[in-house]
Order: sequence, then C-alpha cells, then structure tokens
Amino acid sequence: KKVIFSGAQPTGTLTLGNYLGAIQNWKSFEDDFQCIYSIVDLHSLTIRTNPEEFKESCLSMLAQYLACGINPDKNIVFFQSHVPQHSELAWILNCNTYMGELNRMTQFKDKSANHKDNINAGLFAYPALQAADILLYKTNLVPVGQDQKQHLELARDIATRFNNNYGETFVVPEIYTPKLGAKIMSLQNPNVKMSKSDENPNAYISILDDEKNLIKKMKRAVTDNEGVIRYSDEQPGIKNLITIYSKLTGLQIEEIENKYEGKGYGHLKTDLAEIVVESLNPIQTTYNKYMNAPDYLQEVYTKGADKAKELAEDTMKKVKNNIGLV
Ligand code: AQP
Repeated sequence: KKVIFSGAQPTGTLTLGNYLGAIQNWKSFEDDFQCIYSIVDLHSLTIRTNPEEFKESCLSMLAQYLACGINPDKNIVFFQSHVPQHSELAWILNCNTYMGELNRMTQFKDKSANHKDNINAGLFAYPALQAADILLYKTNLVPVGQDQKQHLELARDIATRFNNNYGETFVVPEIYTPKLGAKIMSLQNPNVKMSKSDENPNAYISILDDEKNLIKKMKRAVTDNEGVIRYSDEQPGIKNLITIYSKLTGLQIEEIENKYEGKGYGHLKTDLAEIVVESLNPIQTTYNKYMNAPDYLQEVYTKGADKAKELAEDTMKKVKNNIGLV
C-alpha cells in the first residue's frame, strides 16, 4: 500500500479550517493507503508552552483526532515526541537545508513577526523537522491545507538533494490539497486564513465550541455590502461561508447560490450556524467520551508509537549508512 503521512500541532483546539482543509480528508484514505497521523508536539515547542496545559492539549488533540473519525485500528496514530527518530533525522536534514531556503518560508516570516519576543532557532528550522516527519515513513502523499504547500515543496527539494548527494534514500512525496476548502478563511478577516492561534476567538470556529458560541460567531462573520449570495473573489466573506456550507452538506456551490437567490445574508448565516452545530455535535459527544477514557488513549498512543518506531528505524538505518555514519 502507498503511504500517507500528515499531522497537526497540539496548540489549542482544531478549527473548522484544520478539519475541512485536512483532517476530514484523512479518514477517506484509510482503506486504500497505509495512513500515519501524528500529533506533532515537538513542532509546538517553537512557541512557549505551560507544561501542565500543554500535556492536557496533547491528550485533547488525540481525542479530537479520534472524534473526527480517525480509526486507530486502521491508521497509525502517535505523538511525534514518542518516536525519537523524528529529532534524529531532523538534525541530519538541518545540515542539508540552506538558510536561504528557510529564510523564504512565509510561515516563518508571519510567525516571527507575531512573536518578536521569541524568534527561536526551532521556529526557523521548523520545515526541516516537518520534512523529517514525512520522509521517515517513505511517504507517497501528504494531505494538507494550502498554507503548508511551501513547506512541502521544500521537503521535496531536501529529499531530492539528499538522494542526489548520497544515493537513493528517500521517497519524494506528493502533495494533496482538497479542491474545495484548502484554505478556510478567518470569519473576521476573510483575506487571511482561519487560524487556531488567532487573538480574536470570533475569527475561528473551534470544533469544540458550544452551540451558543457557534451561533454568535457565525452571526458576527464579516461579509460585505453587495447583498448578493454569490461565490466570487470580490466577496471573500460570503465565498468563505459558501465554501464551509458546501463542505459540510455536500451541496454543490451552484445549488447553494440558487437556494439563497434573493435572500439576505442573515438567512444564510442562520442556516449555516445550524449546519455547523449539527455537524460538530456528534464530534463533541465522541470527544467527551474519549476524554473520559484516559487508559484507552494511552493504549492508542503507545501502540501507535511502537508501529511508527519500527518503520522510522528502517529509514534511519538507510540514512545513516548512506551518509557514512559508522
Ligand atoms: N484555514 C485553514 N484552511 C484549511 N486548512 C488549514 N490548515 C490549517 N489552517 C487551515 C491545515 O490544518 C492542518 C493542521 O495544521 P497545524 O496544526 O499543523 O497548524 P497550522 O497549519 O499552523 O494551522 P493553524 O490552525 O493556523 O495553527 P496555528 O495557529 O497553531 O499555527 C494542516 O494540514 C494545515 O494545512
């Protein structure tokens, strides 16, 4: 079977952006691919964390993965930090990645501009660790949101360069982004992506938001003065709402436009709030069930790490041999 790898950081709760752009797709691959889904906790150390809260966030993210339908019997689900080969390969890749390449990464530019008090080396080298995550498992396909495309291109460049310098070592991965919903936008500024670390909680929908909050956030979503419900770049707010609507209901864009012809934005927002509530309700119920089963969570992540380690070690042996480590 071909291999799929992807992950999310345990920094807070998944947003509707993370869910529609990435996690919702992960499930669809489980029968045809060997899927490996990591909670990339080492990546999250690039921002300052409170240890108690961080531990809780990590376990919560595992419960969120499972609640979103990731079946740990069919997929390998694990914490990145439990498989030391990620850090080990990351160092070797750091030594094969140019400063110039990392300097061009827009995520680094954005994140360092927003966290001027903590521009650390880890934040800069983040894409090399991400490349290690992917290359360790001989990954063929990486399903991600559009924001990760640049990092993925770099991972491909690093793998190709390494193979050219040291002989065939890595599989060069392909990138998969969904046709619709690869970039869900902020509800407060539809020109920037929805992000779980946005300072304004009204900008994002968390998959664990309660009904009252969901309705409130949807009502406050920024739109425009056009007064027409149309999927168009000139109306980024409405376009974003239609995208979310389509992803959650399976209705085509055109069907939605027709359904709301001559109707007001309030109407669309009220309906969409209801759709979001109904879609997230089962996820939230399942999430609570898993959060009340810590022994089960432990069993899942322990088994996942055991399987991942075995695969990762196989690649590490090859890397070390090819690069000339005794
Ligand atoms: N707005 C988005 N639309 C579609 N996909 C998105 N993803 C993120 N935001 C959107 C995809 O979700 C996956 C997991 O992302 P991550 O946890 O690694 O972190 P991120 O990409 O940095 O996402 P956030 O929500 O913006 O987190 P913070 O605020 O912590 O940086 C990835 O596949 C990503 O593409």
